Amino acid sequence: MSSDLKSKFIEVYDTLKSELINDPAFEFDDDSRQWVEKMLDYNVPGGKLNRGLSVVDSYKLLKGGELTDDEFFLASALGWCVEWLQAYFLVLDDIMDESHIRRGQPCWFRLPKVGMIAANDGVLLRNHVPRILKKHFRGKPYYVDLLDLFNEVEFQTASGQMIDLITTLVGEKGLSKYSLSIHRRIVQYKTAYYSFYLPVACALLMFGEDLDNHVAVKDVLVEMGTYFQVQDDYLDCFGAPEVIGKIGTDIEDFKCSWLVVKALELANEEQKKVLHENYGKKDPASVAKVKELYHTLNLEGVFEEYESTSYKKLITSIEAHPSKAVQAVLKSFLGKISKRQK
Ligand code: DMA
Ligand code: MG
Ligand code: MG
Ligand code: MG
Repeated sequence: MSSDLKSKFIEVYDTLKSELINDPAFEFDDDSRQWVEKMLDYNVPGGKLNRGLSVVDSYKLLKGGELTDDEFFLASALGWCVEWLQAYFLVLDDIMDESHIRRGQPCWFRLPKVGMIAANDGVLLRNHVPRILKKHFRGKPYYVDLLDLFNEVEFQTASGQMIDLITTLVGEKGLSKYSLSIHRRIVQYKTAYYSFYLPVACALLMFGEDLDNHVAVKDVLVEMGTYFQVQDDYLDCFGAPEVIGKIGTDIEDFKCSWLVVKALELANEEQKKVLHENYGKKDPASVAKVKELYHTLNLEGVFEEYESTSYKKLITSIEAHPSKAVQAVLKSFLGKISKRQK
């Protein structure tokens, strides 16, 4: 993705933002306008933008040529809807996970002036999505399908977040209840649909496709999303905070992370005891003991193995797809995340 394309993509953000803050339906006073602008700038554009840019990238590959200005704007607007949805989930996720840092800055709710106003900001971010869609897509033949897609995916993500959160109650009763199949269900719902299926599905709809004819594409994207969240779980513990822009909380939060599931699989009785005694504790000494055990069990190596196996499997399923254009879309997405450090 060229930096020129990225800056053109960011220009679309500025347009969408000014439409939202100047929305006459609200008759906002200056303070409200400024709050929304600050809240958007803080939470929407500061990430990797992989999801948003993938809509543009995918549409271009489906079309097989350069986009008109209008097409670029529309594909970018859909990309930004995905980023808006993500901002909404992240603002709330950081409250629930009690995180401190996101994208190299304090989580929004950690700002003294924000606090629990962040909960309503999350709701507002979520409500911006249908407003953007209404303004720019109302007349399109695929408008209803777009609304339905965003609703469906939001439901899946919220359900995934719920399972992620209530599973820790199970874990607190007995850590050994955590398994790869539970982990899989969590990450498929909380991450894969919105991060992988949604951007490509947006491009397919805009290209005039019927999503019912693309179940195989969805399956590959859900696999890719699972791989991506295993990376996220890995980076939570082993990533460099200055590179990933956040500080992990999975151990403290008792999360059913891929790492703890693998550790339970590989640990002997004594090591299991260390896990049971220290997992899910807030104090840094306990967290350090868990990390040390992960290291002793060589989870870095186990992860590397997982990563290359998943990558090969994904390439094989992508190459089984009949359409070269669709293959290109999927390979491009995979290329953005494979062996990622952040
Ligand atoms: C994030 O899971 C899922 C959503 C829907 C935001 P997570 O808590 O592992 O994400 P992060 O590591 O970015 O806090
Ligand atoms: Mg989190
Ligand atoms: Mg979370
Ligand atoms: Mg995480």
